[in-house]
Amino acid sequence: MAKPKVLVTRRWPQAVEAKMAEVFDLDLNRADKPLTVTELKAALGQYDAVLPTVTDRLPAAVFDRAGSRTRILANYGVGFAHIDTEAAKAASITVTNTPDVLSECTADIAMTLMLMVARRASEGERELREGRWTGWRPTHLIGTKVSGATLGIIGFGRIGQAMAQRAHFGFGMKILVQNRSAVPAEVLARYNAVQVPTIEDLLPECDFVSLHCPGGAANRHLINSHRLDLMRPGAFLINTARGEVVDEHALAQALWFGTIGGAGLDVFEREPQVPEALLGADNLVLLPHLGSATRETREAMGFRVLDNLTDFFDGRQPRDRVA
Ligand code: 8YV
Repeated sequence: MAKPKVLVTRRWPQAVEAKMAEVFDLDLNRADKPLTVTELKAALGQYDAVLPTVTDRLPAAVFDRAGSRTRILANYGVGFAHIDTEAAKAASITVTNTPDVLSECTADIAMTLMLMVARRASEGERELREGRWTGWRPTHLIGTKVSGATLGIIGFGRIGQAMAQRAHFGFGMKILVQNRSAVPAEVLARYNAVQVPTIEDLLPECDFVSLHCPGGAANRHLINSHRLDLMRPGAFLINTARGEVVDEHALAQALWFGTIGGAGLDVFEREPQVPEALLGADNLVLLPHLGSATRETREAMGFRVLDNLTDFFDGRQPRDRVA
């Protein structure tokens, strides 16, 4: 039987591409640039499987029931808000993602941001590299203590829980949780965490707030100016989820006026664009979407895509089917 024809939309770690090429009739996007909607639409007519990632927008217009050859979209990444899953379903296309394998590294980056912004690490490094450091003094670059502080986690899935594990066991933090469904008592007990009903209940109680909910239309601007006002003065907001979850302009204002103490962002609403107003803020740490960017995790994500494709083409239910 002919091997399934598969398109990888961005370049992946070499070990995964090599394995994929053994199993499938594989095409790589050698230019490694995001594909346009028109290119993606054409790909759906040519390949049995398309393996998109966060830089590929797949709105309803990409899915053309009659002309589609693609039977599965195996997304490289856990977040899949860039795919219109309803339109995929209507076109009888299965969608999978890559959960679990990136939870630890994404939580590591959230911790990195939290520590960096609270301890003013970026500001300090900039000062030193620019030759502005005049030496130690008791009042120099005074930050905020992380250990023992209260952390609010919005979205208590795998990544939210990996964050709680680090914060509770590593830093003795008190954990508050807000999640759209009830978290089992034994899961909360693991981190001595308390679930509160609403975001409004959580924000005023926290020194740090870390976002771990999905992106997409339902959570667009979940953190808006009203909710930023509810945060403690001096509190910090961390976003490793999706850029659209935070109203960036409201955040820039909150940073400028000192409504909150600072923020750490790994994701942005219109990547790779970052609003000027954010670039100018000192009490803000900015990273270019590095959550899962380790060799181990990016390989594991690729092999997880491979597992899903193998399930699918062997006639089994793919292990990470999301639509
Ligand atoms: C990836 C991510 O870097 O998995 C996700 O949802 O945000 C990151 O792990 C990227 O999105 C790959 O698609």
